[in-house]
Amino acid sequence: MQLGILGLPKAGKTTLFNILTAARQSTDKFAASKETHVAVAKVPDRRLERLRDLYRPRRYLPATIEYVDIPGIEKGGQSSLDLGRLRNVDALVHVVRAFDDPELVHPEGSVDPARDVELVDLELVLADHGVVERRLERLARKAKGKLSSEETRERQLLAERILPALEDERPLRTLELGADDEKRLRGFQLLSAKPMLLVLNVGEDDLGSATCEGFGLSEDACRRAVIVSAPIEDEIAQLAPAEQGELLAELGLEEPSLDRVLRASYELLGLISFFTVGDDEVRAWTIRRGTVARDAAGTIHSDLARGFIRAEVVGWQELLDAGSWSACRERGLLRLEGKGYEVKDGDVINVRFNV
Ligand SMILES: Nc1nc2c(ncn2[C@@H]2O[C@H](COP(=O)(O)OP(=O)(O)O)[C@@H](O)[C@H]2O)c(=O)[nH]1
Ligand SMILES: [Mg+2]
Repeated sequence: MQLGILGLPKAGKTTLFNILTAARQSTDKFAASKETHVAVAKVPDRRLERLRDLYRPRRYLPATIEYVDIPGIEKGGQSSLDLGRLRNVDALVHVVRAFDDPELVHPEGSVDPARDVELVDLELVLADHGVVERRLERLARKAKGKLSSEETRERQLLAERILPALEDERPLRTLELGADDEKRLRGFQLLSAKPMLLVLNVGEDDLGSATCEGFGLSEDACRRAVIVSAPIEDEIAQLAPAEQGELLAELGLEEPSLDRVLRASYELLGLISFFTVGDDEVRAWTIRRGTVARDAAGTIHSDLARGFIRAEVVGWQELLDAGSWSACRERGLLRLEGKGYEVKDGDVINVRFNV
């Protein structure tokens, strides 16, 4: 799973990317970067950390997601090449500048997060508009051909339907579509249709008080928002765990804001985790919400899906309370689930299989 980081120049995108993924890309205050970077981030999970402390395994493997960092967006369709790099990501992270810095001139001349959100959305819509127009031409030609299929016709209808929304400058993520059209739309790889996480990069002094509503920005199912201060996150990331706690308490924060960015990214993608435990390895596995036990087993190894017999399942909290897998078994806490069981976030699973 990949998320693309975008935004205007000098909003703090690369700074954020570096902290998320522990990368070390340069964040020069004045030079414009033309590079694209990709790196992996670990998704923090307190539940899994507690299971690690119980098992003390040789290997500890939290879930991961990938971030792509591209150069800043320019107004007026100048960024289509860079934006093209984001066509096949699963969701977008828009880093919005909400901090003052007299030394760092904002490309629009003033700090105004709601305006920047609109401006970047418009660039996505413009890029999509060109793509849909070209696709529609191709589909119309194909629909007339001898080998035309029902599916071609459905795609053509969908393209005809979304074009007016783009002409109205509306991001496609706001459209309500049926499940089949949702899937077709994903196949179109349009930028404004992707789920969006807004990261509002506020000044250090505003971290305690800033809210999305305060910036005139709302959240919904396709657009989440998190407030961060990139320099403070950077500072937290440099500290040892004990000192991190002190600084967080001083700032009145329960956890680093970066943890919230990572978790919100994960949730925005509709992803959940199930866990496997043992002395050897305590590990999170990533699945889409709604995945059934047999397919979940297949993410571990294809043999486990092929030879699937049953899954032994217990909630992570129950396992922690019981203290061990055998204690769960003795107390009758282990549930035996079949291949069609819908795996829940935080399930600890042992797959019984036979190949
Ligand atoms: N004052 C201040 N400077 C920041 C903040 N976030 C990033 N910067 C600085 O802004 C400059 C550009 O940051 P960078 O992450 O490269 O921005 P990008 O162009 O969006 O990738 C760097 O010098 C950062 O140190 C912030 O919250 N406050
Ligand atoms: Mg950058």
